[in-house]
Amino acid sequence: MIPADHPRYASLLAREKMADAVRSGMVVIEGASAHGRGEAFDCLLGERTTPGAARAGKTAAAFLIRAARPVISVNGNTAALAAGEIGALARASGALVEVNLFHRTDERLEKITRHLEEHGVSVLQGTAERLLPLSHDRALCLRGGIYAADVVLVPLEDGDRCAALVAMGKTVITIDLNPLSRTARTATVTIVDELTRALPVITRSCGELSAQEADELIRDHDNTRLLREAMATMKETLTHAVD
Ligand code: PTJ
Repeated sequence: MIPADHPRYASLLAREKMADAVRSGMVVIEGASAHGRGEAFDCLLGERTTPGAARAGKTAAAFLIRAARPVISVNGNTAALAAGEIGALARASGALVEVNLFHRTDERLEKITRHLEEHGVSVLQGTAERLLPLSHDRALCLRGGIYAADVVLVPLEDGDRCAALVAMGKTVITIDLNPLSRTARTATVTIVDELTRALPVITRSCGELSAQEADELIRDHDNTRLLREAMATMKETLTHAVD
């Protein structure tokens, strides 16, 4: 039981969700470790959505609403932390939702799919095929889903798959608190923010942007600038941490 007035309430609640999801088998133990790494980077960001992350979220919305076949790829951590937010974004953007796992088992696929459906998410079903140029199980995806997508949102992603999707000519949007990760540096749009803060920003923007505004955001987009801004914020936090 975490008291609501605890200064670290949101963070502790997220940690408890992760622990429960590990116990239920939805999240792998490696996922809990990835979550901890995210928490450390979030401290450096000041646990807030920076102006750069807000702009990245808007740009992500622009790419999603202008896409012909947008898909949201969901892993264990994303389902555990943000099933409701994924549903809201899918509805606002018209994107399909596909479960894609690094540590893939039929049991986890079923658990995650059920959890998403319980939160109102319509999950793409079908027989996954080895369609991505990768030697691990993230190569498995649906022909009518990630394989056919022109824009893919891949929160908390593995660098190899991000690179493979980009090499296939897809626009890849990621949400990753670590601006140094291979995924962050390879994606088309990197939102350096915490997942549950970033998703509602994208969802809101999907409803607000006109086609013309979206096209302008896409034209002006510069991912290197977004990464530099995130790193500058982190450097600033470290520089003034004991002032
Ligand atoms: O469910 P599976 O089997 O597909 O496995 C999922 C994990 C997360 C284990 C897998 O994708 C993995 O190993 O990911 P990585 O390579 O550790 O990358 C996860 C990235 O997400 C790291 O850079 C973390 O800093 C970042 N991260 C962790 N939690 C959050 C986050 N970014 C945003 N919001 C978070 N809550």
